[in-house]
Amino acid sequence: MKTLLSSFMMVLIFTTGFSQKPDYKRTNTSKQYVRKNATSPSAKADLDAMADAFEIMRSIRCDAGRSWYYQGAIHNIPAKIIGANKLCALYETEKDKLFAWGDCTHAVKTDTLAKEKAALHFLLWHRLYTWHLEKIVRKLSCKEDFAIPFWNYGSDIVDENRLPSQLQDPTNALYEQSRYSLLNNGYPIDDSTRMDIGLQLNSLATTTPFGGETGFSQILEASPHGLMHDYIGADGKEILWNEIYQDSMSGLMANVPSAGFDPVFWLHHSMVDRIWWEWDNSEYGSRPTLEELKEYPWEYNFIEPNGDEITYSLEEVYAIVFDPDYTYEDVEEPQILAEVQSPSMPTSLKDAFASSKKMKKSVQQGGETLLWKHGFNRVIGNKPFKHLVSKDNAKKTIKHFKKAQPSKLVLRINVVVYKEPGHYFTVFLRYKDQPDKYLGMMTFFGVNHHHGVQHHHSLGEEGAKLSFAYEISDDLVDTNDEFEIIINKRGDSKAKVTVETMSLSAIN
Ligand SMILES: [Cu+2]
Repeated sequence: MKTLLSSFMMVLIFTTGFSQKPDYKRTNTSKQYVRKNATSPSAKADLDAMADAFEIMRSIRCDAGRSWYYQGAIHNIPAKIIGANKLCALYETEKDKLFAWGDCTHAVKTDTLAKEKAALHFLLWHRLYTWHLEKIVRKLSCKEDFAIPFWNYGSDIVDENRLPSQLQDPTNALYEQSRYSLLNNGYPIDDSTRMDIGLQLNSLATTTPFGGETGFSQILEASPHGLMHDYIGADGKEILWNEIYQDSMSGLMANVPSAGFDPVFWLHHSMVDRIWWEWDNSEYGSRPTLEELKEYPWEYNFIEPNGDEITYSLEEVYAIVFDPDYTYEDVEEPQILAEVQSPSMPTSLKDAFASSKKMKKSVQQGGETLLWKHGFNRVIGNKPFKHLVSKDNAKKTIKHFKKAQPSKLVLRINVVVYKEPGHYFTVFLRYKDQPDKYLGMMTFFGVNHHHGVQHHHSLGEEGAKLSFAYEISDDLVDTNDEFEIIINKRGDSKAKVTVETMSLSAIN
């Protein structure tokens, strides 16, 4: 307790000089547009306008920047189309790409630096991408106050977990047949997935800092972002006709190269953007600096509402992204799920700890000490996968937890997959006789893509090795007692997920 108290004092001293947010925060306060909750009556006019615009966009030639095909291809496009491309004759393979096609941040290879670099731009790039589509729709629909509604999935109001009616109607330009039939038939997201998303949103709200493997951006990208891509695209659940690939496989949204072609993409990414927007405006929010973006540059190419091409410098990106011309409609706050707080860490201390983390760089490259590591080579079955952390390792963990300079304790679960799984996993930490603490999820959207694999092929004999990281500093209790790590399989698909190792590191 003494050490905790002294670190609390240090944190206090450290933070007082920085109690104001840096002044790059909002300079221009003109918020002209309001993005509305897609399933509320207030969004109806915007969804109708969007349908009008998509009607036009679907009729425009694929080499015209404002067409539905062109806009979808900006996100990504299959490396090769099977047979003659019925939707866009000029595109057969990657060499036929037009300006800005295939620019999304999911399109990276496996090396860590490239991943880190793309991850830093994930939210920024998608904000500009949706913002440009929004302006195009505004122009084509002639609805001057149009803004892209957000789909508020994970809400504890069950009806908000249904697709908006326009998207379920086969005669509407926002319809796409290649989606999970449950959603297209008007049912809400199933209860267990909906509640898992709720847990994830709750935990994301206090995740810090912006970047890094346990930071807000990558955690949000995994879920609900990646989870919802797979869920909407019925990955592992149904075989659908994917008209972008021209093949039977999972739906448009479940594959990075076809995701941008499903109109629900925009409502989904409006939601992802809103989750970020709320976090950015909260006390936990932080931003990458312009210098960091420049260290890890990315291309920003889009289409203007009049059809012109536009390329942004990173300075321009920064100015637009952190002062958007829209805001989000208020929705009822979801009920915060009660979480047991560690008895040794009072709320005020927890907050102080959080704000000390906030000051750190958004991409962390601190020193790392491995505290323990355990090998398994075990497939996660239908029963929960449990690992009891030994007394010795629990002691090592808590010793670091109590250090005067709190280091970040990161649990890593290293898995191997031979085929992209369509299901996901939830991860919990459990002390005997205490409620489980939610650590996060393992999701797999984009694994094939990141590994340069075409959809029907396996990931080779080696498989794809993936690492999932969870910061557990806030979930530990001041005790030498053993604790368990529990992984629950959610949903099913043919792909097996094998846990190779689990480890805990202290990162300074
Ligand atoms: Cu996405």
